[in-house]
Amino acid sequence: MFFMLFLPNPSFKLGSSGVLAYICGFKLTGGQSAERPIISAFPPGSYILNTTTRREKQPAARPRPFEGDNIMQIRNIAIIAHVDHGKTTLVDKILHATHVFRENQETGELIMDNNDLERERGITIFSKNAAVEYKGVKINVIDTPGHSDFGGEVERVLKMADGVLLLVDAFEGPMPQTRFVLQKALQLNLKPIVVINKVDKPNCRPDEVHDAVFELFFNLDATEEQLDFPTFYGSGKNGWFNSKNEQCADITPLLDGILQYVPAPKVSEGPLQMQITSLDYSSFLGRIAVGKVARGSIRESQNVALMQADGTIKKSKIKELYTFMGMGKKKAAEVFAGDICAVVGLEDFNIGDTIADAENPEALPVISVDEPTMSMLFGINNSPFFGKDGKFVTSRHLRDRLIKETEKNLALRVEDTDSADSFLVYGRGILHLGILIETMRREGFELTVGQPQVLVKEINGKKHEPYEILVVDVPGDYSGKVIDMVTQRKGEMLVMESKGEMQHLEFEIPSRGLIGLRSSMLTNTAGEAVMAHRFLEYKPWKGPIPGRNNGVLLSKNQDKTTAYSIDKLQDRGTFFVDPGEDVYVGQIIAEHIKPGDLIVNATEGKKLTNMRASGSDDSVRIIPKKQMTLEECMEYIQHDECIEVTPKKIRLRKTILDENERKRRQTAMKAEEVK
Ligand SMILES: Nc1nc2c(ncn2[C@@H]2O[C@H](COP(=O)(O)OP(=O)(O)OP(=O)(O)O)[C@@H](O)[C@H]2O)c(=O)[nH]1
Ligand SMILES: [Mg+2]
Repeated sequence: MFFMLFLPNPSFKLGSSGVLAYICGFKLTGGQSAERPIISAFPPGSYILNTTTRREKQPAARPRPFEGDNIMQIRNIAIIAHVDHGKTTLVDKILHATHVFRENQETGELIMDNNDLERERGITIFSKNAAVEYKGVKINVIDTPGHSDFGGEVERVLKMADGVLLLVDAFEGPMPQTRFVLQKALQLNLKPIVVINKVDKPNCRPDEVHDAVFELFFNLDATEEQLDFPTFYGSGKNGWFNSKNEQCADITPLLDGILQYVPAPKVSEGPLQMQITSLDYSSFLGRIAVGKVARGSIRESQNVALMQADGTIKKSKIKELYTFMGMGKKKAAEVFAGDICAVVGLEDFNIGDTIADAENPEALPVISVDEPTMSMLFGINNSPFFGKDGKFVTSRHLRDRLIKETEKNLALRVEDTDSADSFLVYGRGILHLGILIETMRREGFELTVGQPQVLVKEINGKKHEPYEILVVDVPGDYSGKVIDMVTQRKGEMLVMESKGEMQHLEFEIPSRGLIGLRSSMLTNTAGEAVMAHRFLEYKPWKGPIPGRNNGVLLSKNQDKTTAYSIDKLQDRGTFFVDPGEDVYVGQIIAEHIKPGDLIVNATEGKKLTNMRASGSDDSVRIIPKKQMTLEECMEYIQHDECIEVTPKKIRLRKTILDENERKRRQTAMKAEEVK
């Protein structure tokens, strides 16, 4: 391992004088060569071996063309798939197979999902780099998120890869996000390797899935060469992949496949060019720029030009450089074209900027940033319980935090509104915005968020809204219910076919119709439905879509709820609060079993403390409250409702808490509609 860290590839030794000369020549053009001693004083490769050597002491030499021999020894691959098809599990296996960890080291599962929210949810939110050594070759591995809200991030990080492992679940087959990520990979002309994963699953159909993948390639206009993709079968969970569907001992056939099929990085000749494709943070080092060196080489202490999307060019200096190694990073003095690296010391950079040679700055094409599809109103917490839990509660705190987020969260946009206390935040979907809110709440923020709205566009003078393709796999018995539910929300069925014991349904549906669909779909199919959706295009407005059927029960008082009154009200609705919880006027405490809202007294009678006095307590008869996640709450609320989010609590409430005021507003709004 040690050998590899410092000498990423043995061929540095062989032909590296050319490499060195090239670098030095490159420096010459930078006008700093005078300080450097002659080249023969340094054995080839020493600049890598001794990372503490200052570059200024490096040898000078005549510029020589880059021989590119070291490039052969790197492979850059991204692992792409639909959500949950097993990307992170495969990365675990790659890390283990290449001995990144000690034999007896306890590592757990889904090692790359190291963020708290990722661990809790078991999903990948941020793409991450790792690197391993296999048969003397450095393989940079990029794990990507599978959820469609983060599709834009996948698209960006694909720019660092030369090949992709496209994972497809051997039972589910290609899903909407499989199509999206494959399309992006094919457009970038990356070499695809198809991995049919999870063949250990009962009822899986690897051969059918292989055919479906081929068809998908074909539909995406893959070239002859791309259609000729190699396929591996196996099970990430059981730790094997083979070129045929026969269990083998480990994942070496797949690792060999990566070396065989993924090309070495293509590099062009010329001075430094590196596009920043993702960001990393360190509490010690601050913001770190990550990208692939496309041309030339990048060195510690080098003066560079930072070329931004708007055409400005800033002078900057590289403080420190790191390459990826195992799960972490390794300091490097110099990184050559073809390798992926992390750069410390740049100020005010953005994703998409090009780090270029200071003397001959040439920018790489600008990376397009995905348009937001959804907006939500973020405001300060103005409930009666304001400031009880949080550290950051003012509009100033909120604004600064949101603006800071836009620096790294590219698909996010923040706009001021007429009110100084609220901001319009645009994002890529419920999960994208939900993750932001959840992160802020853990940092100690209190805020109020409103109902998510899809972004409507005016095209040729007509109102257009986003449409999505919705795919639902559900046991046959429930398919009628699903079709019913989706058509009510203005969805149109495109495909219906059997897939094993399941029905496979595809719809086209306005994005508005998807909000809140997941929870009712799960309730109506006994949790059996698997659904996924993907943005299709903007199409004309489809008219009103019915919202939530049921009304809510609102608290009449501000006090602690009692078991006594909740018990009396239980047959009116499903409660979101337990006995003994503090509630306020206008807070939503339950879902009404019927349409229409009801104001109820849930704080009457004998008060309970958190301690239960005896087994004969009233609370014994109380059904536990319905717990909703933040995203479920976001999908649940209607236009006149909002969510109070604090570090300790998530409460649903009416935006206007006072009943009379609410009624006045409603009448005024109706009058305006009539006009
Ligand atoms: N049966 C079976 N389950 C697997 C296999 N590989 C992964 N899983 C399971 O599938 C689930 C999702 O795995 P992940 O590796 O997190 O999937 P992912 O593609 O990284 O998911 P996202 O990052 O959220 O898109 C986990 O519960 C894994 O244990 C496999 O080969 N067979
Ligand atoms: Mg993952």
